[in-house]
Amino acid sequence: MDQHVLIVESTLREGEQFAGARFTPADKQKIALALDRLGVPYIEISSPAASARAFEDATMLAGLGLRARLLAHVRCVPADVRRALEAGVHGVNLYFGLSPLLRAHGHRRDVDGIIAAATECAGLVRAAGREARFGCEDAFRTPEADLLRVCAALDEAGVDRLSLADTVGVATPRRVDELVRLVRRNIRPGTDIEFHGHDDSGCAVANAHAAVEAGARLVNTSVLGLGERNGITGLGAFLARLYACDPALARGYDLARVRELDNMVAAMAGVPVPFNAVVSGANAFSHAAGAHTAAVLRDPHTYEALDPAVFGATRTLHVGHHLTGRHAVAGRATALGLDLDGASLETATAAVKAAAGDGPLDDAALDSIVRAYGAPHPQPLSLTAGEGLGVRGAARREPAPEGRGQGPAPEGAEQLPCPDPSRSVPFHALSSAGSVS
Ligand code: HCA
Ligand code: CU
Repeated sequence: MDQHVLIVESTLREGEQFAGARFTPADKQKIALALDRLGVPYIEISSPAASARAFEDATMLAGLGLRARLLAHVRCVPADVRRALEAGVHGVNLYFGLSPLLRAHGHRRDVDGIIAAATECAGLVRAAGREARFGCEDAFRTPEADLLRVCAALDEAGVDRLSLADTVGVATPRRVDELVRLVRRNIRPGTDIEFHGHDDSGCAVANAHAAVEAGARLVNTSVLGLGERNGITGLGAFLARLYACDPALARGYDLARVRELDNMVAAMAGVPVPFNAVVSGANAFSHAAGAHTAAVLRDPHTYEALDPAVFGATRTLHVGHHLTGRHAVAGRATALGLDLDGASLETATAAVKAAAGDGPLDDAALDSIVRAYGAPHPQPLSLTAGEGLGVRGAARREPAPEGRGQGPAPEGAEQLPCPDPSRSVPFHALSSAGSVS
């Protein structure tokens, strides 16, 4: 697999556990196909043993001929494992609650009982020639000695990877770093580490990133982070995190598909895309303040870590705003084929600020002010309906050429995604600043 970080996309498992989500078989098919197109190497689905419907859905998904490998999330119960194998999945993600709390109030097995059940089930998966993973549920509230004992035993049993789950979202990046490194030192070099993190205290993306920096090769995500409570590491947010470190770290993923996927799954789950969603939030690529728009018109790197074109988005400059500036108003005039000289630019800017005092102006109101002060541009630009004018004062740019920012990883980037956070963010898609189409 080509990807630097292998995403185990769990919208069809963890996301199904989002209160209120009820994906139909048709929804599941669309989600799986869209994830496959985006390039995720693994798709995790709910246990085929959960119900007749779950089994049918699993066989349907297994029959789609996806590039992605299908993994069923299954309890350490032999009958459940057999049912998953029967459904035709490529692998089985076994799991068990390890923390004293889950041992006492959940399944009520001790560590030896957990190891025995998990080892038996891992053996069944391996005997069937499928990929076997063991997931340590609530790993971050488990005594290290217990965690290491279970990991060592399952490593010995031959699982392909071990997963550490921050089940209630209490971990910090520093603790994730410590625990991943600790487990890494205590298992065989060929056994991969996976991370699954909840967002209860807002660290899910940062924790996933810390896990990768510490040597985890796989990360669980779901679209928009949908999952139990407020969910897990979001797919788009995690990809943006990798990209912001270095576009090469997001290689193999079609970042331009994130927004479409977020919108589709939000509609299926019956929730809006949050205003502050990374990549897909309504204003994720908008600039309002005059100082920001002026600088962005000169060089977008000034106020953008993510290149909108790479994420299939358009940069928007909110010109009709009370904090607008001369450069933004001038840019808008140019888009309308008008010239504003020094004095009329000052007056027009003051007029826009005054008119926007009670709230942002719509396009028509903004443009009528700009037109009132502008003279025709010597070389009028052609504007078609919906382009430039359709977006509120938007300065638009050409999309980046296909595949930009997804070249091979630079040497030495394999283990430490963000070696120097102070270096300039390497996005290359935008060259000339200030052009308005
Ligand atoms: C669950 C809990 C889980 C499991 C994670 C995993 C968690 O819903 O079964 O198996 O990797 O957060 O611990 O999602
Ligand atoms: Cu979870």
